[in-house]
Amino acid sequence: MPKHDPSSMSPSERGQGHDPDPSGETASTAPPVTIRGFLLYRDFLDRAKQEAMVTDLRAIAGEAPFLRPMTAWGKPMSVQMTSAGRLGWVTDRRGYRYEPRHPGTGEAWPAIPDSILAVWRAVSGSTQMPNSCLVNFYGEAARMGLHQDKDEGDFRFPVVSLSLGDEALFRMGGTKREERTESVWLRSGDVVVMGGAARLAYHGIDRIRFGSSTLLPKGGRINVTLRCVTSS
Ligand SMILES: O=C(O)CCC(=O)C(=O)O
Repeated sequence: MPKHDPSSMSPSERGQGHDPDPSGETASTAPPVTIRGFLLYRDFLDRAKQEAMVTDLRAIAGEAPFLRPMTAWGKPMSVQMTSAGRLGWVTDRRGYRYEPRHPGTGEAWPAIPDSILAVWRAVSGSTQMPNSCLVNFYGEAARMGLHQDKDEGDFRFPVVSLSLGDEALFRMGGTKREERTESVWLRSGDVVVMGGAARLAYHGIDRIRFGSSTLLPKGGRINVTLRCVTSS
């Protein structure tokens, strides 16, 4: 069992020209802040919605357990991952790709919960619904190196990313690795949209502030990333 076992998680400045939450299913209606083309919706989910989402994520982890994936170079990632939706992102010695089944159980991934799809509807500006929902768990020392999301086969649709639990230092760059970067601390309930010029922008998590949130009783951070992936 990992030190901070994700399966034991307990419930415990827009301007894009449309209402971020016409359904009222999410919390904040404040416009996002734009940083280098990334749209940051601060406090998008209130505490009750965050707790409900954690309950939904526990159910996903019950069916599709978190794994610590191996990179193509044979190094285990510091983040633990699982997925929901038709296609889940996986990595192993064969490299990065999307697969219709959990690599451990061999079962299809669970469906993406409505609580998460509601966020996509509110902020993506897209009528296309996501078919992939990556769930990343960050324990105390976990991080995610600067990378581009480019395994999806179609970059017309944005990537929508939600933060739950401990604060995380999110680094944002441009479409070239060597470009200048800017960082912001993401808090529980924040939502980031990477679309348009930012769709292929480099980004990563330098570190988390372990224990900074009370959402997950044992600490840590969950990131949920929604994407539209072309079937291969
Ligand atoms: O944890 C985050 O906020 C970012 C996750 C991410 O960049 C990814 O899964 O590709």
